[in-house]
Amino acid sequence: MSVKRIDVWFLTGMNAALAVRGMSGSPFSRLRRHAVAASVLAAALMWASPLADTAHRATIDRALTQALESNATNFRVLVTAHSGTGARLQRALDFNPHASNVTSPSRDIVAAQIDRATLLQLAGDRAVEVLSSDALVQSSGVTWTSTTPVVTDNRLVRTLGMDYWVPNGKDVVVAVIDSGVVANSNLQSAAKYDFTTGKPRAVAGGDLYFDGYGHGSHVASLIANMGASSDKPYRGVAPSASIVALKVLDNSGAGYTSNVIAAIDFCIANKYKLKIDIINLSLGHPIYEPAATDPLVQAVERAVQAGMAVIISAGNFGLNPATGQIGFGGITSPGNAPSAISVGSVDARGSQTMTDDAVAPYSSRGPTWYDGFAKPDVVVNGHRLMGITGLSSYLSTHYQASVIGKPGAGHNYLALSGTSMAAAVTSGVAAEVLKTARLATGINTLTFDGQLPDSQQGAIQKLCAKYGVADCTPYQTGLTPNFLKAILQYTAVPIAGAHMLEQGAGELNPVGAFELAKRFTLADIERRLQTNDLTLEGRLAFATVPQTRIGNETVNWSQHLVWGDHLVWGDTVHFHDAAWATHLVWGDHLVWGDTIDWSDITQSVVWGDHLVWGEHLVWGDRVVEQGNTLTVLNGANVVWQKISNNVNDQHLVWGDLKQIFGLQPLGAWAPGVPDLPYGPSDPY
Ligand SMILES: [Ca+2]
Repeated sequence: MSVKRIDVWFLTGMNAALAVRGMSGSPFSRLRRHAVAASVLAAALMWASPLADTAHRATIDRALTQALESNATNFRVLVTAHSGTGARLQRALDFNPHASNVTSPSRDIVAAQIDRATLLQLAGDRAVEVLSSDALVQSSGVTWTSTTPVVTDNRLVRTLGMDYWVPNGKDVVVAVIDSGVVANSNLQSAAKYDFTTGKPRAVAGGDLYFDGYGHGSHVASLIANMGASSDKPYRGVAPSASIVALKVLDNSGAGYTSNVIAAIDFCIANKYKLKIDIINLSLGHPIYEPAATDPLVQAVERAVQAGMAVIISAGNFGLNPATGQIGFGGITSPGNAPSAISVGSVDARGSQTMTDDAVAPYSSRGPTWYDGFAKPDVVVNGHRLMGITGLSSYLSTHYQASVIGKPGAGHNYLALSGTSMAAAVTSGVAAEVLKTARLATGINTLTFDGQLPDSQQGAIQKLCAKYGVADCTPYQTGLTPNFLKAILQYTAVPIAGAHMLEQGAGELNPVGAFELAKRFTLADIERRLQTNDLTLEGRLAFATVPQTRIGNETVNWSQHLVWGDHLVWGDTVHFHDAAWATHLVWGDHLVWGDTIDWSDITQSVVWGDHLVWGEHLVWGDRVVEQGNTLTVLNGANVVWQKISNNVNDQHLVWGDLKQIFGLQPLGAWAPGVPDLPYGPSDPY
């Protein structure tokens, strides 16, 4: 089934001049002519060759396009160069008097601060493929201003149904790319690096101030807080996992995309040295271009292909703070990375029962801009969670009402909500899943690499030969990032009434995921081959029903996956499947070939009442249609305009996100977030 695209053009009152590519007389086309003229000049200057391509024009993302149109004079850019030309480009910019802060966060990507003429020159340079804004990323955690007292008992573990689970995440390493992590006896940090200057700098493990903002420590705490003595109520999901702290956000919680990319590539380069299994990214910026050209998204895809699971906050742009309306299309970059595990936030109301759980209003909804990917992938409790933060961190000192001080222990506990927290909880769950698979196989080095060690390959080959399996390749792979994602989605529990674009496959069900990970053994492979049951839950082999007992309730697994723009479900999802291979991009349509027998039970994502897919994207439910124009009655004069049925290479254009969502520092729009009841009558 083909992808349906939204063919709309988003215009705001402020921004009504912004027009489609090629539209006659528009600023864009003027800009384009300008750029073409500049490119002719640039080509003549830089490529004195008969082969000079005077028609070349690099793709420019929306943020830079708008900056050019608003006559900005200075730009922070990320230049994606043609393969192999990045070093030359970097040297050229190093010597350019109109360029400063020139760095190369990744091979063939150069970051720099440049003037307008240089930007236009680069746009015409044949070596340049994409010009992106080196956008500010922000952490995805919010405080709230409610007078409701903070909870002193962290109910996280119970709301996850993990109260009887003995944590075993030892030796699993999670890289937290955030604002740093404070030195603390409750957090095992394997290594710390500072990327805020553009280049990695190793930081002493005992640095008490290596998180001036306080967000990264909170994220690390939800993942791995050991919860010793008086900190017990606040223990993290995987208390024996180790943290590698990579600081990219400054003391106000913001940082440059280029530094995030540098940190991701550092993880790829040092994966074996630092034993990194999982990368947690509780940050993002608005989506400014398709995933295929977004350099931050591409960095995430590289990391997944290198065998690391990348878990990312979906964003906190689910609610229009001006109107209190839920809105769709608020996923941030790099949460739109197809192979990432993108996580939305649930308000679990502090209770273990899942029947009262709801997707938090602020949690970003899908689909993703430009590509129309269905995101988030899963949701989990990320609401009002207590985590460690430094005594003098920005968040500690500015949100004292949300703080429980532990000066004797050298830190504070801070209550934060957001998809940042939900991503952190998911990273903790992923660490436990990986360790469970390691214990099941008896191989403590099993990673998300995709290859079981040599010691098992011979045995697997023998099994394949015994049962006449011609292609043994799928059985030789271990727990890949794609497989982890499939396990998390397949065992997730859908929240009644929540749209798939709000919750993905559903709410994380850690115990169900552990049950599947336990099956990761040679004996299990043999049993599956024997019974010809290769399904993910191994129903025949184990008489397993796809359910999990949580507290007093039995919950049903979703048994479906969100695959690109398709919803896939059924009980015949293969345990060892080509789709879980490390090199494959999640959602890639090419994967579903003849070998997959569940392609016939897939369907396009069905859009619910709030969304009309195909022609218009509808914001909230108070929309009137006038001819080709949709006007949203939210008082902000937001207008959706359908331009035409023409399909161009950028199917969606996002308006002024700041105007819609009030992109402001953390906490600034918290008053607009309804303070949901916390379930005071609940025994937990
Ligand atoms: Ca609940």
